[in-house]
Amino acid sequence: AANAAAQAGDGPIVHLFQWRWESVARECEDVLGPNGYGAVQVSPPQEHVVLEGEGHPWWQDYQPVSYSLDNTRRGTRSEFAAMVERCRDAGVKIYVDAVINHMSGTGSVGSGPGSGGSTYGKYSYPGVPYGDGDFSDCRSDISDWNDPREVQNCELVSLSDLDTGSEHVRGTVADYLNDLVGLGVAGFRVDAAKHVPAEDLQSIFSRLDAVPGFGGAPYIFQEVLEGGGPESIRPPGYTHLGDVTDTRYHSEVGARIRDGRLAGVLDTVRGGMAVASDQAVVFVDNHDTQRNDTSISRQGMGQRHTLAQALTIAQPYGTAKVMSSYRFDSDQQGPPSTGEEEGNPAGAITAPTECGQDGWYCEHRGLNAMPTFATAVGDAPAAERARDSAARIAFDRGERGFAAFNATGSDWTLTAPTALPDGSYCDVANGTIGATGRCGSGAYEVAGGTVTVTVPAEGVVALHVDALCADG
Ligand code: LAG
Ligand code: CA
Repeated sequence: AANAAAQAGDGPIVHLFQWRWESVARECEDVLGPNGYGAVQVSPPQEHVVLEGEGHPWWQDYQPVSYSLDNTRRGTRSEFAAMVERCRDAGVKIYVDAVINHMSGTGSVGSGPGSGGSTYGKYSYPGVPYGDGDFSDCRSDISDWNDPREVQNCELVSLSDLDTGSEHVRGTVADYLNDLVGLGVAGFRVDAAKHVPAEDLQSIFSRLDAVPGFGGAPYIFQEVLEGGGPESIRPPGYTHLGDVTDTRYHSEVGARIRDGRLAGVLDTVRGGMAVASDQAVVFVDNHDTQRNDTSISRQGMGQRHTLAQALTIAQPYGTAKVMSSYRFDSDQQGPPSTGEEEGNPAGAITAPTECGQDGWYCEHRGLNAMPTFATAVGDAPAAERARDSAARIAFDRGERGFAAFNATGSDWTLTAPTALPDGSYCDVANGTIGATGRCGSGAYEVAGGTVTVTVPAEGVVALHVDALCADG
C-alpha cells in the first residue's frame, strides 16, 4: 500500500466498538499491548446528533454536527487525548473512524443541539462552520448505485453530502484530521470512502501532518464496499491512496468458516480477493454486518466466532481487524450506558466497559495472545500441513508459525510435519502473555520437524517463533 510503512509489522487492529475513551486506555495497558495488538479502531470522536426519541441508537455517531471532540457519549476531548497517550505508551496506535463524506440527515431529528451543544440544521453547521454552499448540488438520495456521479455526489441515506471538491471543505476536513494527528492519532478508517471521489481524498490526505511519537504519515484504510459500476467506485479505485477494507473476505471466507468449510480457506484467500494482500484490511464481521447479514458474529455463533477471528489473524491475506462488541436485542440499540448525566449534552453516556458484564462481549479477550502470531510470521507464505474432513485444518507460515483449527464438537489430536525449528512453544491461542513475558498456556514440543497437538472442540492451537518457552 502507498502508506504501508505505518502498518507493516504491526499486529492486528481491534475495533472497540462504542467503548468509552478511558476504557480503551485501560485495555491498551492491560490487554492489547502485552498480547500483540497494533492498533485500536475507535468509534467516531466528533460531535454528533443526539436522538433521544429514537433511544440514542449507536448510529448517532455517524451524523457529525461539528468536529469538536467535546463531548461525544464516549467522553471529553481531554479523556480522548489521555487515551491516545496511554495507548501509545503501551505500544498501541489509535485509528479514528473518520466520518467526512457527510454531516447529519433528515431521517431523524432535523435540527437541535448536538452532543457538544452546537446548534445545527441540515446543510447548516455553524460549529464547523459549514453553510449551504458547502454541500453537493444533488440533494436527493443515491438511486443508481452504478453511476459514480450519483454514488459520490448524491445523498447516502439522506445524509447531507459535503462538497469535497471545494477548497473550503477539503481544508476544513484536513484541519479536523490534523487536530487528531496532533493528539497522536496514527491512522484513519475512512467512513463511506466509496462516496467521496478518490481525487478529493487524495487532496485531503496530502495535507496530513506526520504522526508525533510514531512518525510518518497516518495509516489510511478506506471503507469501499464492493458493488457494480466502474473501478472508480470499487476497491481497486482507492488503493493508490491507502488500504481498503476487503468485504469479499467477509462474505466468502466468513461464510466458509461459519459453515465449517475450513479446507478451502487458504485457496480462497490466495485467488479470490478484491485487491492485493498488502492493500487489504480483513474481518469476519463489523458493526454493520453484525446487524444486516447472516454472517458470523459472537451473538449468533458463540465460540465459532472466536475460531473465525483467530483464523483471520493466522491466514496470510491482508491486515486482520478483530471485532469487539456488545449484545443487542434490536439492530438500533446503543451501547450499554450509564443513562443521561445531568448537564452533559451528549445524552446517554456509554458505560465503562466491564468485560462479560452489562452485555459487553469483549470478543478479543477470547483470542488470548493470538495477535502476536501475525507479527511473528509477517508475510511468510502459508503451507497446509494437515486436514481432517473439511472442518479441520493445520498450516505453517514459513518457518515462523504453525496453527491448527477445529470446527467440530470434539477434540482433534493430530501429528503433522512442520517447518518450525525444534523447541518448546507456548500455545498463544489459549494463553495470554503476562507482564513478565511468560505465557500462561500449555506448551508443545517440535522435534525433528514434527509436532503433535490437541486442538479443543471449536478451538485453535497456535505456535510461533517469538513465543518459545525454553524456561517453561
Ligand atoms: C458507514 N460506512 O461507510 C458506516 O459503517 C455505517 O454504519 C453508517 O450508517 C454509514 N456509513 C454512514 O456513515 C449508519 C447506520 C445508518 C444510519 C447512519 C447515519 O447504519 O442506518 O442512518 O449511520 O446515522 C440513519 C437512519 C436512516 C436515515 C439516516 C439520516 O437509519 O434511515 O436516513 O440516519 O437521518
Ligand atoms: Ca459524497
